[in-house]
Amino acid sequence: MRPPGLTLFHYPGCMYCGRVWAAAKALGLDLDHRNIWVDAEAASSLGAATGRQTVPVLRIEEPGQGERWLSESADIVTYLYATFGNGKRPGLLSSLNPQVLLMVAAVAAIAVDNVAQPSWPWPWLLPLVAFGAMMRRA
Ligand SMILES: N[C@@H](CCC(=O)N[C@@H](CS)C(=O)NCC(=O)O)C(=O)O
Repeated sequence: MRPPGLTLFHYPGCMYCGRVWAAAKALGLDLDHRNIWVDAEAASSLGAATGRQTVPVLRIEEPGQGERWLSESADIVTYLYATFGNGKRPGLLSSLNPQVLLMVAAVAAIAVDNVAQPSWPWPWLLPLVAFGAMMRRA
Protein backbone atom coordinates (compact mmCIF):
# COMPACT_ATOMS: atom_id res chain seq x y z
CA MET A 1 0.00 0.00 0.00
CA ARG A 2 1.08 3.57 -0.66
CA PRO A 3 0.93 5.51 2.60
CA PRO A 4 -0.53 8.95 1.93
CA GLY A 5 1.58 11.97 2.86
CA LEU A 6 4.91 10.16 2.91
CA THR A 7 7.67 10.90 0.40
CA LEU A 8 11.15 9.45 0.55
CA PHE A 9 13.91 11.67 -0.80
CA HIS A 10 16.75 9.46 -2.00
CA TYR A 11 19.24 8.79 -4.74
CA PRO A 12 20.36 5.57 -6.45
CA GLY A 13 23.19 3.64 -4.84
CA CYS A 14 22.68 5.24 -1.43
CA MET A 15 23.39 2.54 1.19
CA TYR A 16 21.37 4.23 3.89
CA CYS A 17 18.40 4.53 1.55
CA GLY A 18 18.67 0.76 1.01
CA ARG A 19 18.05 0.35 4.72
CA VAL A 20 14.81 2.33 4.43
CA TRP A 21 13.75 0.44 1.30
CA ALA A 22 14.30 -2.85 3.13
CA ALA A 23 12.02 -1.70 5.97
CA ALA A 24 9.39 -0.42 3.53
CA LYS A 25 9.44 -3.73 1.66
CA ALA A 26 9.13 -5.74 4.88
CA LEU A 27 6.11 -3.65 5.85
CA GLY A 28 4.52 -3.88 2.40
CA LEU A 29 4.81 -0.12 1.84
CA ASP A 30 5.13 1.34 -1.62
CA LEU A 31 6.68 4.66 -0.61
CA ASP A 32 6.29 7.63 -2.88
CA HIS A 33 9.85 8.71 -3.64
CA ARG A 34 11.89 11.40 -5.31
CA ASN A 35 15.37 10.93 -6.69
CA ILE A 36 17.23 14.16 -5.94
CA TRP A 37 19.79 13.45 -8.68
CA VAL A 38 17.25 13.84 -11.45
CA ASP A 39 14.58 15.91 -9.76
CA ALA A 40 15.95 19.42 -9.30
CA GLU A 41 12.81 20.61 -7.58
CA ALA A 42 13.07 17.77 -5.04
CA ALA A 43 16.75 18.57 -4.44
CA SER A 44 16.00 22.21 -3.83
CA SER A 45 13.07 21.58 -1.48
CA LEU A 46 15.22 19.07 0.42
CA GLY A 47 17.98 21.69 0.70
CA ALA A 48 15.53 24.35 1.82
CA ALA A 49 14.01 22.07 4.47
CA THR A 50 17.11 20.40 5.89
CA GLY A 51 19.97 22.65 4.78
CA ARG A 52 21.74 19.62 3.28
CA GLN A 53 21.59 17.18 0.40
CA THR A 54 21.98 14.15 2.64
CA VAL A 55 19.50 11.33 2.03
CA PRO A 56 17.43 9.41 2.99
CA VAL A 57 14.93 11.93 4.28
CA LEU A 58 11.25 11.16 4.75
CA ARG A 59 8.81 14.02 4.30
CA ILE A 60 5.73 13.47 6.43
CA GLU A 61 2.68 15.53 5.51
CA GLU A 62 -0.19 15.28 7.95
CA PRO A 63 -3.51 16.98 7.29
CA GLY A 64 -3.79 20.08 9.45
CA GLN A 65 -0.29 19.63 10.84
CA GLY A 66 1.89 20.77 7.97
CA GLU A 67 4.98 18.86 7.05
CA ARG A 68 7.85 17.33 8.94
CA TRP A 69 11.19 16.22 7.51
CA LEU A 70 12.68 13.15 9.12
CA SER A 71 16.39 12.56 8.51
CA GLU A 72 18.53 9.62 9.64
CA SER A 73 17.78 6.20 8.18
CA ALA A 74 17.51 4.61 11.65
CA ASP A 75 14.88 7.17 12.70
CA ILE A 76 12.95 6.66 9.47
CA VAL A 77 12.97 2.87 9.97
CA THR A 78 11.79 3.33 13.58
CA TYR A 79 9.02 5.68 12.43
CA LEU A 80 7.82 3.27 9.72
CA TYR A 81 7.71 0.32 12.10
CA ALA A 82 6.02 2.36 14.83
CA THR A 83 3.39 3.62 12.38
CA PHE A 84 2.78 0.60 10.15
CA GLY A 85 4.44 -2.30 11.93
CA ASN A 86 1.55 -3.63 14.02
CA GLY A 87 4.08 -4.80 16.58
CA LYS A 88 6.58 -6.09 13.99
CA ARG A 89 10.24 -5.41 14.63
CA PRO A 90 12.81 -4.33 12.05
CA GLY A 91 14.62 -7.17 10.28
CA LEU A 92 18.38 -7.57 10.20
CA LEU A 93 18.87 -5.62 6.98
CA SER A 94 17.09 -2.52 8.19
CA SER A 95 18.49 -2.65 11.74
CA LEU A 96 22.14 -2.95 10.81
CA ASN A 97 24.10 0.13 9.92
CA PRO A 98 25.06 -0.51 6.26
CA GLN A 99 28.67 0.46 6.86
CA VAL A 100 28.92 -2.04 9.73
CA LEU A 101 27.33 -4.73 7.56
CA LEU A 102 29.87 -4.10 4.79
CA MET A 103 32.77 -4.09 7.23
CA VAL A 104 31.66 -7.36 8.82
CA ALA A 105 31.32 -8.93 5.37
CA ALA A 106 34.79 -7.68 4.35
CA VAL A 107 36.39 -8.98 7.57
CA ALA A 108 34.66 -12.35 7.05
CA ALA A 109 35.99 -12.42 3.48
CA ILE A 110 39.55 -11.73 4.63
CA ALA A 111 39.26 -14.41 7.33
CA VAL A 112 37.92 -17.04 4.93
CA ASP A 113 40.51 -16.03 2.33
CA ASN A 114 43.34 -16.47 4.83
CA VAL A 115 42.12 -19.70 6.36
CA ALA A 116 40.97 -21.53 3.25
CA GLN A 117 43.42 -19.96 0.78
CA PRO A 118 41.10 -20.66 -2.12
CA SER A 119 42.44 -20.42 -5.65
CA TRP A 120 39.46 -18.37 -6.74
CA PRO A 121 38.53 -15.28 -4.73
CA TRP A 122 35.01 -16.51 -3.93
CA PRO A 123 35.09 -15.18 -0.33
CA TRP A 124 34.90 -11.70 -1.82
CA LEU A 125 31.41 -12.55 -2.92
CA LEU A 126 30.42 -11.91 0.73
CA PRO A 127 30.87 -8.13 0.66
CA LEU A 128 29.49 -8.08 -2.87
CA VAL A 129 26.34 -9.86 -1.74
CA ALA A 130 26.07 -7.56 1.30
CA PHE A 131 26.46 -4.53 -0.95
CA GLY A 132 23.91 -5.87 -3.43
CA ALA A 133 21.41 -6.49 -0.63
CA MET A 134 21.76 -2.91 0.55
CA MET A 135 21.43 -1.50 -2.93
CA ARG A 136 18.15 -3.23 -3.67
CA ARG A 137 15.66 -0.70 -4.91
CA ALA A 138 18.28 1.99 -4.32
N1 LIG B 1 23.50 8.95 9.25
C1 LIG B 1 22.81 9.14 8.00
C2 LIG B 1 23.81 8.98 6.87
C3 LIG B 1 23.20 9.32 5.55
C4 LIG B 1 24.25 9.41 4.47
O1 LIG B 1 25.46 9.43 4.73
N2 LIG B 1 23.78 9.47 3.23
C5 LIG B 1 24.68 9.61 2.12
C6 LIG B 1 24.20 8.72 0.97
S1 LIG B 1 24.13 6.98 1.42
C7 LIG B 1 24.61 11.02 1.59
O2 LIG B 1 23.54 11.56 1.37
N3 LIG B 1 25.78 11.62 1.35
C8 LIG B 1 25.86 12.92 0.70
C9 LIG B 1 25.75 14.08 1.65
O3 LIG B 1 25.71 13.90 2.88
O4 LIG B 1 25.69 15.22 1.14
C10 LIG B 1 21.66 8.16 7.89
O5 LIG B 1 21.73 7.09 8.55
O6 LIG B 1 20.67 8.43 7.19
